[in-house]
Amino acid sequence: MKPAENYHNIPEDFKVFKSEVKVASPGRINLIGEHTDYNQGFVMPSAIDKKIYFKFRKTASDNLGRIYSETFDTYVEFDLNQILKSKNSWENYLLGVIDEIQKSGKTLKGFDCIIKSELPIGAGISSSAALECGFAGGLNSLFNLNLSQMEIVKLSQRAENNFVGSNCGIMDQFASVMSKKNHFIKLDCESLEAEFIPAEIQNCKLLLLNTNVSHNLADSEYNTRRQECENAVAIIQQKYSEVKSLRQVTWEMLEEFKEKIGPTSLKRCLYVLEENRRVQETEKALRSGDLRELGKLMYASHRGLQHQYEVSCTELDFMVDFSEDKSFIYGSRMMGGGFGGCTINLIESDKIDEYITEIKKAYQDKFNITPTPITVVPDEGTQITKV
Ligand code: GAF
Repeated sequence: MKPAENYHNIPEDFKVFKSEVKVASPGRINLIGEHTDYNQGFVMPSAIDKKIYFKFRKTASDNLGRIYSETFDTYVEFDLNQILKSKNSWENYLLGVIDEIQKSGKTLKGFDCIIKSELPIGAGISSSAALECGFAGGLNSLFNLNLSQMEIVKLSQRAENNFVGSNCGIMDQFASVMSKKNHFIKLDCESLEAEFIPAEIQNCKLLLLNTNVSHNLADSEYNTRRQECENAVAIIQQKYSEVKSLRQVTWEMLEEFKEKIGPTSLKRCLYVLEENRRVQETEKALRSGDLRELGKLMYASHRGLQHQYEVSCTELDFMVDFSEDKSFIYGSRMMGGGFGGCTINLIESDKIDEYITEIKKAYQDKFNITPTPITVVPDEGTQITKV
């Protein structure tokens, strides 16, 4: 058995590529509800107008998968009957999808695929879910596998959990596949019921500011946070057997078990319960057009992530602090797993250019790094076209 083999440069026979299926697979933002998905809580993400593009064609082979990444100018080929981990992390998201499709009893045959991405990596806008879901959706269409959208969401999440080894929740895959243009999704991660809330943000825009740092604590601390929450649940379950996750845990239960849970896990749990409440309040604020209230909830979410959940970092905190006394910025918070990546900012449209100049200078002076501004709009989930 041998792992996927890599070469640089596009293979000769990819230079003329007659696609049978094309896919546009979006990244996502999350307005509020961070680190709540794997605690079966509430989140409020949306797909964005920045995407990964795929082209697929079938080949005569029974078992050869071939993928060329235009973004990295890297080509990889592998035997569909021997899916092994690759040294290159981006390939594992794709190999994991193949593995999960095959485990679900579906048959794949030889194919070629070309991928081009406009999503920055490590920016917290979930290029990984876009990669998994777009690839799964494309293979589903190419080979008529009859997978539903929800099966694509779930198998993509499993690919990341089982093959890549990241214990992520379901938010990113759900948002990448299921989103509707100009809406946020209020997703209940326990029942998987979704409400689509119009993204009516009047004279404002959503501005992401990429810190361009990605501290390598992210993966290990993510899994640790998850464990800390699950430990608390396990303690509470000893008395309340109906409790399956933090979703069923009440403030009274936390009070009752606070000694046993210990101060660190307790802080994490308090954050999660508060963040779930903030998602509910954000829905009300959005529906009533109260953007000031919405902004306050975003700041409160950030402070919780900074002080209670402890997944922020100096660069993210600097950006949020810098925005806080500007009345034309309604809200700002770190977004995604944390330890780097982007902040999401709700900002008056006509102040964006001026603010970008200001924050770029201040951030550059402080960290000697240029941040990247990305203006986004809530957009459709995965788009698949049979050619
Ligand atoms: C990452 C994970 F992939 C999501 O599932 C979610 O937990 C998020 O971090 C934090 O809210 O994007």
